[in-house]
Amino acid sequence: MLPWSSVPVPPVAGSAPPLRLFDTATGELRPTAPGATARMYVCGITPYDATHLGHAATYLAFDLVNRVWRDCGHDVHYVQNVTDVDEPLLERAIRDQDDWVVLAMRETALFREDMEALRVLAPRQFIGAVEAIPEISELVGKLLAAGSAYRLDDPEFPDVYFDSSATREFGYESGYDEATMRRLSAERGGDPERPGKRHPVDALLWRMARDGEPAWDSDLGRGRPGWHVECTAIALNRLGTQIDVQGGGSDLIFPHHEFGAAHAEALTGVHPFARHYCHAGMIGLDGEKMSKSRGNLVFVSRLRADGVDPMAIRLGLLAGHWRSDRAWEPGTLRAAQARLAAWRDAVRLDAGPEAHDTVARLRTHLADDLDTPNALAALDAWADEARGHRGRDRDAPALVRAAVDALLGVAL
Ligand code: 5CA
Ligand code: ZN
Repeated sequence: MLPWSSVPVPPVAGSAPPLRLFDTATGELRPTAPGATARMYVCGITPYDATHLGHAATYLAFDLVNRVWRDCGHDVHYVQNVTDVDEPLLERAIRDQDDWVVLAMRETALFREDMEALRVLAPRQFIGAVEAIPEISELVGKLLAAGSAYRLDDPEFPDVYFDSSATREFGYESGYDEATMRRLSAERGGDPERPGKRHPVDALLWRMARDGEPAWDSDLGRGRPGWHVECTAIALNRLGTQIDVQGGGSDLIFPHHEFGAAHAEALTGVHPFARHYCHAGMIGLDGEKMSKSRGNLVFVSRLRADGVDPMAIRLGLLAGHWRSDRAWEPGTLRAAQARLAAWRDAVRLDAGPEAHDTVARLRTHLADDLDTPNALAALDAWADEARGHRGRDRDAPALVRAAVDALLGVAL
């Protein structure tokens, strides 16, 4: 698929400290240590509805990772998928008597527009599950050949499952106990109750064709891929056997990223698949996680249509820490709009307080597990002083504008 487009990011004067991020697998805040090329895979949308502020917050968090790494001089190889065939999409299409392909195309196009408006840097590769079906089925074939997967003994639907005991380390990514895994597997697309599986949490790799469902021919028999292996194949085939960051929201910790890691490791023998597993907090509304199934959504496209400046949306979502579950409230947007106006006023002045120190603080806070609340506070302080006409540095406004643009992605 074509990714969206994004403008190049010019370098900003000064030097940047290395990025430290919290890793779910080890439970530690650790430095990222990419080579010349940093490799990041972020799970993309399932395009059956418009992009809401929860999705946007997650993509903004990883956009900052991208921006901070670039600021450190790395080339960033960023890959994102689109789950353009899966249960929720097919169910929505049936409910609305829509063609699932057209529904997915329409929502993916809207997502692209939203990401562009929010100034999220485009991934280098943006890959739909449908276009990746040959490589996914090939990977499932290899897992079967290696004994890491098995066919269910079901004469009607001999689907293929991953054997969760295929790697010794299974469970290391989430750290969850078996009861939690079982519960989350049932809640998030798994089928722990299905008879004949070696272990209840074992994840579907290949679903044999059912009447009325889309299916593709492959050596495994006509069918379609499971969800987790889609991301494994897309990531492995483009980024290689070990990546720097596997990203997504915290609802992907289990089963999605646990199985993604286990599939890759069973195949390659390289552990861990990702050096950092990074999970963004959930955005909520009225005390509940914002989710398509609950219907309590604020869409990015709705706010844009209402004339809200996407830069205010961006600042509103960055005002909280990326890993904390947090609410989007009317006050969140109002505060962001006021902040945006104040920063814009300040960078339009002819002069301001010397800003190298402010930019250094911005970099230090971002390098510290993307501490945007403190990064934004450092800029507030500079903008307040500038607006109080307490500075004579004629280069400062342009420097702040360039740093806010490159590092926070906010165009002033
Ligand atoms: N297609 C899969 C990933 S391969 C998927 O989870 N799609 S999604 O459309 O449901 O979610 C897209 C991304 O947004 C995921 O990283 C998910 O964790 C994140 N996300 C979903 N809801 C929220 C929320 N309320 N707050 C923050 N992030 C969210
Ligand atoms: Zn994924």
